[in-house]
Amino acid sequence: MAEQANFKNNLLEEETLYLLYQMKLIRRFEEKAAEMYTKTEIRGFLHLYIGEEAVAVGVSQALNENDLVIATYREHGHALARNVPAKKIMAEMYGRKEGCSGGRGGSMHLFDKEKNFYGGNAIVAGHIPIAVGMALAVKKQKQNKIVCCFFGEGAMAEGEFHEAMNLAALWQVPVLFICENNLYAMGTAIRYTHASQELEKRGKDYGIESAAVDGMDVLKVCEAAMKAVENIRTTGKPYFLVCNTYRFRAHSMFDAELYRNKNEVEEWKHRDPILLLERHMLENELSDETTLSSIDAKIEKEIQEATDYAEAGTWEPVENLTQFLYSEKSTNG
Ligand SMILES: Cc1ncc(C[n+]2csc(CCOP(=O)(O)OP(=O)(O)O)c2C)c(N)n1
Repeated sequence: MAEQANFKNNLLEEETLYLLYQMKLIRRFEEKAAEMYTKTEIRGFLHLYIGEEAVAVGVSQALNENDLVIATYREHGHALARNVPAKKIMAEMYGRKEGCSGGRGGSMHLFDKEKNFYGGNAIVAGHIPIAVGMALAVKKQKQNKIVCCFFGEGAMAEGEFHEAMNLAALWQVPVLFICENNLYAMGTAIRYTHASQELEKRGKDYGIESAAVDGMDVLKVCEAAMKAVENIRTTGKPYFLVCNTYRFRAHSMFDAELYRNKNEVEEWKHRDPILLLERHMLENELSDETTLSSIDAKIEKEIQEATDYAEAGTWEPVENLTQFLYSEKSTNG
């Protein structure tokens, strides 16, 4: 507890403001995406991260630019927290050529190699073994990097999670496994998918250092992630961190949410990660109302620019249809 207080007190105003800015950017970006989806500007699937922002933002603060990040289909927040430009993401959602995946991936397949962001993966748990493979490559090539892999608690009920954990522990590779436990896998509550709900124990069973943290409190997530990353960098071994969080919106835009009580959602909204951080900043005189609301104006402008960029974007010409389907000969022989 003392350490926790110390960590919070040591954060500068601008660091705390940056966390708030990132969480608010994710939230506004997604609200806009939902609006544009309703207007059919964005098509396909759309899974919103609203409510869970503290996880992507808190964990990303602990990573370096050259670390590798891989995520699920609920990944707009992770991409934004990795500084993939909002306009590139919005253009991707619109299916435009200017999007970060050339408009071919859409919401569920955001990629940006420059930012070391490897997706955007739609198959539940399918990317966890990929993360371990990437970490094995990092280890073999003696690169000073770690791989950070985000997934939901639903993915932990899949065989791939267990196989990947086992290999990561056997091979001692530098992976940070982050479970975003939002209590639901589509419409299935955690009590129906996990015999034991102390999820961090699952890592310990594989001999992996594991911990759980309040995923609604960005400062706590930051602190836990920093500890995890330091552990990986000094030992080269994997680490498993469970972030307990909640999604405020439906699983996807097609979900009538018949599996959960509206009161439950309202209860969790009292612990909205944005409100919690704002309250902390005001109570501790880290900032004032004027500064906090100036962030909103900056974000509004950024989101408008992203939407304009996406709307002005272009479609790929039909002649490019078969491009990237097969490997092509390099032009330099
Ligand atoms: C292998 C596989 N099975 C089923 C699905 C359909 N599906 C999409 S999301 C989802 C729930 C996953 O829940 P969780 O891992 O907890 O992540 P969350 O959506 O809560 O972030 C399922 C079953 C899928 N995409 N892939």
